[in-house]
Amino acid sequence: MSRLIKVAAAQLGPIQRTDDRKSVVQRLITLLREAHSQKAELVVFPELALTTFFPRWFVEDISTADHWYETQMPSEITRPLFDEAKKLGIGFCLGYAELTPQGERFNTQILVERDGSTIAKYRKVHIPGHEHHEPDRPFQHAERYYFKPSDEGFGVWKAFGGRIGMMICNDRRWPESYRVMGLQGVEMILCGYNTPLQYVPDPTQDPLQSFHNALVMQSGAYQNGTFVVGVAKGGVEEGVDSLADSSIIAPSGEILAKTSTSGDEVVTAICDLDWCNNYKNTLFDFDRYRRPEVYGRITAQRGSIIE
Ligand code: CDT
Repeated sequence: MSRLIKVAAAQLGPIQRTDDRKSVVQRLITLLREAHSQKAELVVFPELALTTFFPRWFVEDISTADHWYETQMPSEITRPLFDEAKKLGIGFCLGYAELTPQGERFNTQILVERDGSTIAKYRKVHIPGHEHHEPDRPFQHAERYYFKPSDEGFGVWKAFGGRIGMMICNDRRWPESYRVMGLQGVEMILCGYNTPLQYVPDPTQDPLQSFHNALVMQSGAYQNGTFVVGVAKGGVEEGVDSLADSSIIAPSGEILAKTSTSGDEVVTAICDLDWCNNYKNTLFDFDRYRRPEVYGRITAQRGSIIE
């Protein structure tokens, strides 16, 4: 038996500060059409796919940053993407900054089915970087100023003939993200990211960015018997070079497809969701082998306790 779905990782090159939303939506539509011409049924776009990665700048009055956020989805400007996807019968996953009617700010991703219906919204749980202005840095990573961490956790939704989960960028470095979805039987995790090649707090990590990206996603896929689709906004954006390396990873942990540029690029893979069972029903048969009774610390404490 097999449950096949062809998925596309639709990587974006840089979006500069002056690029307007309309031109970005046009780029997304071009990628969507390319994915459709390759017979993909689901296209995954990066984190904050509609704008430049604005947390690299600090503003004293956060309301002056409101223009980076979406207050509705779809909006007048993003509607053409939704219309084109529905017309082509292709689903997509899109990351954007969300400003709610209550004034809350989230780093958000939505999942849209092939019939145009929005079936899920995920808001980033692990928010990296810093809360305050750090003027000595060459650029800011003030995500903790611009986004509230979501308390909604990691859901898994029935869609595309399988069980689909979502996470965003820094979430992929945390094994708990994958495991919470693994415990809901996830078969494909969709993850957009923006990862600067320069990690200011510890430059020894700079040459390892590509390695760490692959390490965490391949491990998360294998240890939970799930596909992982990681999609970058890569290249030099406003002077900051970011990792590309978008990839589609199998439940075996093997990379099935990977981008070769740091610009707008589509790669696809045919994913048999039943492949997940080879791992879920054997080595990672959670119900048989896990020992939650000795994992209490994982939810009982946040940092390490050294006695
Ligand atoms: N966008 C995002 O979460 N980026 C982080 C950068 C490292 S923390 C400054 C990441 O985990 O890739």
